[in-house]
Amino acid sequence: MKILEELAKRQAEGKKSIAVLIDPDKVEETSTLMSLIHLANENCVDFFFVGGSLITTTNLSAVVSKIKKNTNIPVVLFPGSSLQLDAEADAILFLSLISGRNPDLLIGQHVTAAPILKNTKIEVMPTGYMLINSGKITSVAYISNTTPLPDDKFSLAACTAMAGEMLGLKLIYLDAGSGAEKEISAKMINAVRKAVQVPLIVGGGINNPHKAISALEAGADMIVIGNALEKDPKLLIEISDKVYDWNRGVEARK
Ligand code: 1GP
Repeated sequence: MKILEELAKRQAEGKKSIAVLIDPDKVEETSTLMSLIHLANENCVDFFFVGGSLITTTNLSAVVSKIKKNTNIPVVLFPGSSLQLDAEADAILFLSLISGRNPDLLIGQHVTAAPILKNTKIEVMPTGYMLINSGKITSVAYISNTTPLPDDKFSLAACTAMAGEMLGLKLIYLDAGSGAEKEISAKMINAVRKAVQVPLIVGGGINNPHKAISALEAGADMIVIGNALEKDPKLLIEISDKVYDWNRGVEARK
């Protein structure tokens, strides 16, 4: 089953997903990557996201390949630019940065990437990518040359997501930015959740089980954890347990 279909099915059932974000620059040590893969295998992780707003190494292909060799967990590219493509990946978040007004990230990079993707088996997942202000300027806000949506403008965010869905985007990703000081608030997630039908991905600054569960309760279908695992990989056990318990609860109520 394609990932988009799987996500729609899970959403219909009320089930949640967890993705581990790997920044290829941060796992130059093979042992760091291998221990994350083992942890993910043991803890019901649903997806690996691979990418970063700025990658300064040539490590991306090696990382994708290492994950593919050591787990069946699908690898989803989460690219900062059209340079971050790899044919071995299972899928790509084909991101349109709809919270910003930078034409290159709304359509430009896509034109460059499209002919390459067309010749691969990668599942292309059109995604409305929305940056939400989280305090200080994040790498993704700076590199993308866009202004994140203010974190108290719920209606602005809801209308942005709505427009993205009307344009045909199949996922909405609310991102506070990697290592964000403030995760996206439950009120913001809830406002966007009510505005669209498509699956909702939420990430940025989720660094404890409480924040994870709060995002899920507010309406996130998938949470993404990256930065916090660089400091404490074992956090994945606690957070993925919450997602597992949630999904078991859904099964039990059937
Ligand atoms: C960033 O949403 C992802 O784009 C994950 O954020 O690295 O803060 O977990 P963290």
